[in-house]
Amino acid sequence: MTDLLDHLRTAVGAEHVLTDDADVAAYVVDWTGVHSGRALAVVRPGSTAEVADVVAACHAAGAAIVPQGGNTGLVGGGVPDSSGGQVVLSLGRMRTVRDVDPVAGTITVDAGVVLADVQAAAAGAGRLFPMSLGSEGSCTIGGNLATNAGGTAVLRYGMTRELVLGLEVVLPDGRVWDGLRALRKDNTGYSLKDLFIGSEGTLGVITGAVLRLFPATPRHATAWVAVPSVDAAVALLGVAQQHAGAHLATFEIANRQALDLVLTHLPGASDPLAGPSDWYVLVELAGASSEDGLDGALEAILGAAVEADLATDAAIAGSPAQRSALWALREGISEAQKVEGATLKHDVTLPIADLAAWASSIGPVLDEVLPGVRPVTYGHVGDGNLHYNLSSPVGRDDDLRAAERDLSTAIYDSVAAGNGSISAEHGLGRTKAVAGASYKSEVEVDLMRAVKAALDPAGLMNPGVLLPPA
Ligand code: FAD
Ligand code: 2HG
Ligand code: ZN
Repeated sequence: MTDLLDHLRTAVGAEHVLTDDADVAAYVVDWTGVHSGRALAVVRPGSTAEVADVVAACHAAGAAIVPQGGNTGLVGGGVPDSSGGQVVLSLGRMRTVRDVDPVAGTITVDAGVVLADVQAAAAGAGRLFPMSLGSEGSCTIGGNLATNAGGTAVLRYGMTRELVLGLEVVLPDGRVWDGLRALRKDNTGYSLKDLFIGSEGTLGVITGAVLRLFPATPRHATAWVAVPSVDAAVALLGVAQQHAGAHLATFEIANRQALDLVLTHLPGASDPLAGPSDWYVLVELAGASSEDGLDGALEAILGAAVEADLATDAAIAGSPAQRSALWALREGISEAQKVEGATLKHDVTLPIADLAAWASSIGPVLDEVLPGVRPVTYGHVGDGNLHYNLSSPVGRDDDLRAAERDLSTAIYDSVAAGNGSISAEHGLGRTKAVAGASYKSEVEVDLMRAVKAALDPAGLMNPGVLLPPA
């Protein structure tokens, strides 16, 4: 492996090949702290040509590669295993916005550009790049594409996949596929870009992308609404769609447990409502100008909701600062739950009509498995997607860890029985590779393995992630 390290140093510059423990430390443990490993080296190429050189050298040496962007993934897919033989390929130096075309509605970026910087570049051209995640200050476009990330704008604009026109990818043998086409229409065969989107680094290294831009929506009407149940939240979604139409941009849910953690752990957070409620919805309408009548539409939604007993109280943001404070209650949940202690994450989707019944039936099942376990339930209810994350019974992190398998199995079995998905938006990574395959048919797993074998016959791209070993 000395030869490989020498080659890598020549390819990208010795200062961009990290091997000292202190230098690699931040690259080998994930955001949750649950997954950590060891790396042969962390390599930080600065261009597509350098990525190609690195990948070709690893291919020749038989060294496995773990692509990494902002390392904010929640399923352990971006960190190496414990062997010490894998090379972490960080895209962190590839941060160039290559082109912005407001008329065509496209932006072309390096894979290492941070999501917030893509949003800012779009805004600078008077356009909107709608993808929005709590991690947007550090996650990268390459990571967003590789996980087909969701977030809070899916309701209106779709998943990451729907925002992509073209890709540039370094293939597992080091060849470069230039698919950076900015075409809305292109029916010339298999959609190769769709294979790489959501592939979690297992088919190649995404180095660049052409993304779609939309008209800017600088006007907002935002409310934090107390609702009695998930059922009421889903019914309120229908009311909001009826009144706001295409202006409905966000419809997020959180239970009281989630809010309590934010109020406890997030400095400056305060409850915008006078009394407690079991559930809350963050609803936001967005538009281009005052003529969109957002405030009137929001009032009509809330009025209809109260009349139909779908809401008991609401706080409407009266200023940008109040809007940010309401958003912080929602976006602060992951961090607050992490500070609270051991967490077991579940990122599930069900058909939206079945979501409420599922949410009320699963709690008692889990309480049988681990009495006192605390569901911190929140997420993108408008997409049928709940983060059904479990915190340990107070002060008993070891008990949660001991019951992990039984708790997750209970959740996944019930989701599968309800024709849902065990990973709505975070991917499978290392955490769920085995479970992901076990809830798919043999035919579907065979097809996935065939795709993997066709693109990565040597099995060197992020082994153990997304698909379990055969
Ligand atoms: P990484 O964590 O570095 O990598 C993730 C995966 O992608 C790994 O398998 C890695 O190998 C692969 N990968 C990374 N870059 C490349 C590349 N260039 N080419 C090929 N493969 C690559 N996710 C959501 O979907 N919705 C949310 O609302 C959301 N909110 C979050 C909030 C918080 C506070 C945090 C910490 C995370 C959140 N996430 C969310 C998860 C995470 O931010 C996303 O999965 C994000 O897309 C990962 O981007 P990244 O650059 O950090 O990727
Ligand atoms: C969110 O919606 C993210 O806030 C993170 O997807 C969820 O931390 C989580 O489990
Ligand atoms: Zn989410």
